[in-house]
Amino acid sequence: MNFYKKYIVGVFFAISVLTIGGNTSLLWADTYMGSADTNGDGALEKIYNAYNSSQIKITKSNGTNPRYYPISTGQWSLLGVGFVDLDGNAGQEIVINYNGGIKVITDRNGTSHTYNMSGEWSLLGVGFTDLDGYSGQEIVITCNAGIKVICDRKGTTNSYNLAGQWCLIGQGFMDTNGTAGNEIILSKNGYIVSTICDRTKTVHNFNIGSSNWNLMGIAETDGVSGNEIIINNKNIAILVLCDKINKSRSYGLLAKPWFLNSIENIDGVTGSEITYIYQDTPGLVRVICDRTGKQY
Ligand SMILES: [Ca+2]
Ligand SMILES: [Ca+2]
Ligand SMILES: [Ca+2]
Ligand SMILES: [Ca+2]
Repeated sequence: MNFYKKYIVGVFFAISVLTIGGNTSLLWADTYMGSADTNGDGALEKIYNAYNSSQIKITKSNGTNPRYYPISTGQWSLLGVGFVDLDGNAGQEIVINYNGGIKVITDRNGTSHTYNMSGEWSLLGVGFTDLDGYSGQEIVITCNAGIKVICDRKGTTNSYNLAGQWCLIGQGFMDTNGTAGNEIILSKNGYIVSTICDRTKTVHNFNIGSSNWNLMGIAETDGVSGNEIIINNKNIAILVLCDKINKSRSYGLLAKPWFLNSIENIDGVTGSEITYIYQDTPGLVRVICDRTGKQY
């Protein structure tokens, strides 16, 4: 009984009939989507899906000063986390996946604009990260078997075609070359590790030579800015891929079982050491100091 009472009351609250501009319209109640500082004044706004999904409504947190941004009819949703600073100016942009494209609302300026997308596409990994070293997150998308990077600050799109099988590895986006901005880190066709520096549109390929490898970690190991990519190569060597100089360093191991102990700074000098232990000498920690190129 109570359920039906609540249900009926809920429906009455949810639907109301309003007269707008002389026309009678059926109006769904606004659906709260979240809070973010969208106009850059340092205070949170509230963001709503309004008018039966045809508008986004933004108000001050106390509900005053509503602004409306139309969205075309049809399915839409926030893209990823949805509220992200894209342009480096104060205020989070609202990022929407709609009608096969991306719509960005810049409430600070009271404007919105779209990026048309064709075919199947989706965010790559977390999808928002700073790639060019200038404030504001870039939008990273996988589509047409490649990667697209949208820099909303400049309004540009960079495309990277990738043939064959590929996937992000590790955290996917990290600084590997020591210049501001993250690189995109991926493996291709099982035997290549690649970094894409969107800032310079440079791709580095490290050919591991076989698919018998696995990622041990991505960390700063040589004391020079930029994270190294650390690979277990066939269990007989540890490869350190240094994107900054586009070279790899190989540390040979004995052909017997071992396991990674840690990747951490143990000597107090900049850069992490890689430590491992042979199973037959469990009390003995072996150390690779990539900064000096020495093992002990
Ligand atoms: Ca912004
Ligand atoms: Ca950026
Ligand atoms: Ca970088
Ligand atoms: Ca380094």
